[in-house]
Amino acid sequence: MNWNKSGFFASYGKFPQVPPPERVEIAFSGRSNVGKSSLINKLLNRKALARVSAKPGKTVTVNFFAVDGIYIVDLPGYGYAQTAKSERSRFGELTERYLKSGRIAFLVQLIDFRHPPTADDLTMLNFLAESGVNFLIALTKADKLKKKQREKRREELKEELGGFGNIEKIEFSSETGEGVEELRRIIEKYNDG
Ligand SMILES: Nc1nc2c(ncn2[C@@H]2O[C@H](COP(=O)(O)OP(=O)(O)OP(=O)(O)O)[C@@H](O)[C@H]2O)c(=O)[nH]1
Ligand SMILES: [Mg+2]
Repeated sequence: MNWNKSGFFASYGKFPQVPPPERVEIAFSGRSNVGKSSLINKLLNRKALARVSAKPGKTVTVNFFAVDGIYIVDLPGYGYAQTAKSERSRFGELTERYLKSGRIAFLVQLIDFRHPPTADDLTMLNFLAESGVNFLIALTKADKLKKKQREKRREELKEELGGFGNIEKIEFSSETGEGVEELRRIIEKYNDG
């Protein structure tokens, strides 16, 4: 699969705007500021295709990026309290309807490697486990942890995610590129176009 030719395809602010599926869709979800847009840029080898911000709540629409035969789908982050209530309910509904649409071939759930999963992360994981969507967890910002801290977090995660059985995990860093090749190999398996 050729990862080196990608482009913005479209943004949708409401679910009914999303056109019928056309290509395989790989979605990326996680709380605000966890690093979804940064991960997508790394994956697509682009500096600023998906917009990144130090301030949470940057991505507020469902954004489709085309690469080879697939769409990479950046979702709005959840769990950012400063977002206006009306906005939260708009993109809550958007994300929920998109997630339940049955059109996602594979989903990457991002969780900050440094911290325990939030209540919203666990809600999301429960939803994924029940819905039957294929997914894995990308543990983000791995560059911010030292070797010993990583080992500690790996052990703690076994407990924190104990109820979910054996979920595949990739340690990832948008800073160093750690995990990017591994993630590409997995996504490539879904590219049937
Ligand atoms: N050190 C480090 N910083 C990262 C990494 N990934 C993202 N960041 C930083 O974290 C902040 C948030 O990154 P985004 O990619 O915008 O996060 P997001 O999940 O798309 O956030 P929303 O669009 O608000 O949902 C930015 O300041 C990034 O530079 C990483 O792997 N390592
Ligand atoms: Mg974003």
